[in-house]
Amino acid sequence: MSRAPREDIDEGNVEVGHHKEYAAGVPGVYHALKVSYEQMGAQRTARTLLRLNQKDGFDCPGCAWPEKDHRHVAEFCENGAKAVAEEATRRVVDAEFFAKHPVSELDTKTDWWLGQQGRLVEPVIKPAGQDHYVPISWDAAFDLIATELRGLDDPDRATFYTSGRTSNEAAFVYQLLVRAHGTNNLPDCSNMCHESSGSALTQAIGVGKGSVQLDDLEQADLIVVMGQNPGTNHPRMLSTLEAAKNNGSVIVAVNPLPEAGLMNFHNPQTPKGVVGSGTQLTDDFLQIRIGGDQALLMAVAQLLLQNDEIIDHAFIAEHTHGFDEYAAHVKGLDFAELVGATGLTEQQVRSLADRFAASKKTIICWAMGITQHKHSVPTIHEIVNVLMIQGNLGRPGAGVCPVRGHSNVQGDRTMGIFEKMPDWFLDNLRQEFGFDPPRKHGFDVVDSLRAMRDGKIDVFMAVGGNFVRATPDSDLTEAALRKCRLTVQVSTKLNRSHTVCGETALILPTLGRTDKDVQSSGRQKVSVEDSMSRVHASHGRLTPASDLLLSEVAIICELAKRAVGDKVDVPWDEFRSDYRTIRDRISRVVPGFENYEAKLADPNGFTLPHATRSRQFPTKTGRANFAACPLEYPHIPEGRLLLQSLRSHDQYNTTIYGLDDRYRGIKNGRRVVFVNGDDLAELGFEDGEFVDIVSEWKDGVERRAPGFRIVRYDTAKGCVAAYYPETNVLVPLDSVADTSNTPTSKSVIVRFERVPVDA
Ligand SMILES: Nc1nc2c(c(=O)[nH]1)N[C@H]1C(S)=C(S)[C@@H](COP(=O)(O)OP(=O)(O)OC[C@H]3O[C@@H](n4cnc5c(=O)[nH]c(N)nc54)[C@H](O)[C@@H]3O)O[C@H]1N2
Ligand SMILES: Nc1nc2c(c(=O)[nH]1)N[C@H]1C(S)=C(S)[C@@H](COP(=O)(O)OP(=O)(O)OC[C@H]3O[C@@H](n4cnc5c(=O)[nH]c(N)nc54)[C@H](O)[C@@H]3O)O[C@H]1N2
Ligand SMILES: [Mo]
Repeated sequence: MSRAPREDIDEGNVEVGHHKEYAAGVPGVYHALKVSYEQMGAQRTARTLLRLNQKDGFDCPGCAWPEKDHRHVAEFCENGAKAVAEEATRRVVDAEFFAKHPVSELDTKTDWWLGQQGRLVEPVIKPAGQDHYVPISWDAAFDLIATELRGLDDPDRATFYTSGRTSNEAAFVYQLLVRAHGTNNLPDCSNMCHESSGSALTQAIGVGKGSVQLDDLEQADLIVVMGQNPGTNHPRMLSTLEAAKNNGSVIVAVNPLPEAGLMNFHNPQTPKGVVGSGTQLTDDFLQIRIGGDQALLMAVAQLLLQNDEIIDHAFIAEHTHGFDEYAAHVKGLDFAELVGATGLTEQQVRSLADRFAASKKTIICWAMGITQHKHSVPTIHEIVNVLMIQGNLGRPGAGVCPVRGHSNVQGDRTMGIFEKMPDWFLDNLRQEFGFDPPRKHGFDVVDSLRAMRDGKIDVFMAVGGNFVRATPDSDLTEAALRKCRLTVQVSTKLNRSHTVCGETALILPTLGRTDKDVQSSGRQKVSVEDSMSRVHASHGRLTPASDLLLSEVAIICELAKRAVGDKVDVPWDEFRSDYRTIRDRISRVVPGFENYEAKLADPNGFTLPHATRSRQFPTKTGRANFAACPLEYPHIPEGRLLLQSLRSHDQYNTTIYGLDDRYRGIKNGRRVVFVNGDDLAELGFEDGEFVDIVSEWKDGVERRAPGFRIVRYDTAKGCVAAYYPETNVLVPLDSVADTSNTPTSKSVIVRFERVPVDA
């Protein structure tokens, strides 16, 4: 049973109000400035927020939504400001802090408390058998890791995690270090995020990324937003949707929840948003059942295929493969079953098909509501299938738009952070650096955890992130991490992965995106790639929280010198002192980065080529592939519910900013579960009751998240929602998406158990 610490949050105090029907507006600006003042003070707030996403400023560490060329002076959103305030905080976690708090005590604190303690400011070690982190010199820390890595029987006994804030430069040197060490064990947050999108898109269109640009969205006839909550997680997307709306786009939201941002948007950058009624963004809201999206898209496809006039036969004949087989498959599906699986009415499904039929330019956007299910990969194939029926790929105003999470998660993958990078990339590395990178595929996140659990991993290293809280099956994950001989965390802030650690544990504090980065050749910039394949520079401006902080690039290069310096001929010192020398190598290894340095000088950056935009499809067939996938949807046993774990408005993944979820009407608490009123009546529970959530999986192991307050809420029938990471304990490690191996964080079968009143 999870011993999730909660002593500093009294869930008895949780307040439940009405959920909001619009996002942002003046309250958003107010909340943004309030958190910033608290963490940074007035001067640092002004200096920081004015530089956010500006041409000579730094890239917002919040999300991967692109910037427009013509930016507003304050191109930030409430949640971007919170992300910056978290990083630019003046509070610090120093040696004194660790002397005062043993690891065993820190482990009883909430994620919220840990994150609130401030920036990590010096390298520390928790020696084997000890309960305190104590200071260690950088040299001693690097020597220790290098000695461990060199002493391994097999290089595959180490695994190297990356979270998506790492810059292109740091990611490139990191994968080089890991491959020079001799393994492809490069799990990353993407394995839990858009891996399903990458898997399906690579097979379908030959490129694992979205094909649209901001301009496309602004000229689309129809935008379907599926499984995404942009009001909280990609607030700047709302400005784009508003612009599209003003140009006449129809917007359809497909979601089990009526998320505030999808309904109405009060844009704080416009007078109408500040004093008026805002913009009604969504034309149709389809309250789908969790996991019903593939069925919905198949039903739409079936209806579209009945109308020969709207099928783009020329596109299909010239550019695609497998249409006849696909069409026959979809026509053979039982329409009533498809509608039934969505939980929508037949009328709603037919009117969505009519929206498609009437549109000449359609874009489908999606995020975690689509990617974290067992059948996510076939669902994303169906997104592509439906678009292709009408030729909606590779023409203006149309295409696929997976909306990425972390601000450089897409760039990290481009730089080679992937456990199964294709051979051409490894060939390029060999050509450039004269060593043979390993070819055997490495471990992703889930496979790394299985290997740790089975005692097959001695060293775990992470550049960024919070591995132990982001991953599923928390009890198993914690035990797995504790089995490692050494864990190394390169981090900016304290988190659970520092308290749940290996026998020996190191915390290596690093500069964040907002910090000034000066190396021996002078001030450095880094670069990142947004959700739409645009690469641009980011310049940190703030004085770092401590003189002892090293940049991620510096940490990786210093470690590499000691761990693999004699194995490969790589100029680690030169890389560290001048990041231009790294970009020079990237320009020769990664296609699309030719003349990297020169192109980066353009303040708007440059856009990587995307074959789909010119209707090239570098797949195995040389064409865009229709995929005839079997229909799948969740089957929920009697008396059980389907749980999705999602983000509140006051968190960034595992970093908890506060205890409110303003748009959903929650104040002062996070252990809440949102349930449909009819389900409550049927199951005999009431709003306000406290229950344990217990998940059910075929391995028979009991996974329990204790003490959640039931909130009656407008969610699709049979579908409940609660926050991540509190509910990660309920997601079985082996419950993963087919092909992509992504944990099924959005579909877990659960039951409620009433908490006895005297408990
Ligand atoms: N402020 C803030 N910004 C963030 C983050 C953050 O934590 N905080 N995280 C970043 C990261 S890494 C990511 S990946 C993104 C995440 O961005 P989102 O994907 O928007 O994040 P979630 O909160 O997981 O929301 C999932 C949405 O999908 C819906 N959903 C769940 N199941 C289904 C389903 O079966 N079908 C459909 N159609 N919808 C479903 C949920 O109701 C919810 O609206 O945001 C990024 N930006
Ligand atoms: N149940 C459930 N689980 C999920 C999800 C879900 O929806 N439901 N979502 C999944 C998704 S989409 C993702 S992306 C993962 C997120 O997984 P992660 O990326 O591993 O988690 P984060 O919470 O984003 O990591 C936060 C930590 O990163 C460190 N950090 C922040 N900035 C920097 C930096 O610039 N450099 C370095 N070195 N460190 C930094 C700080 O120490 C901070 O504590 O979680 C996944 N897990
Ligand atoms: Mo993500």
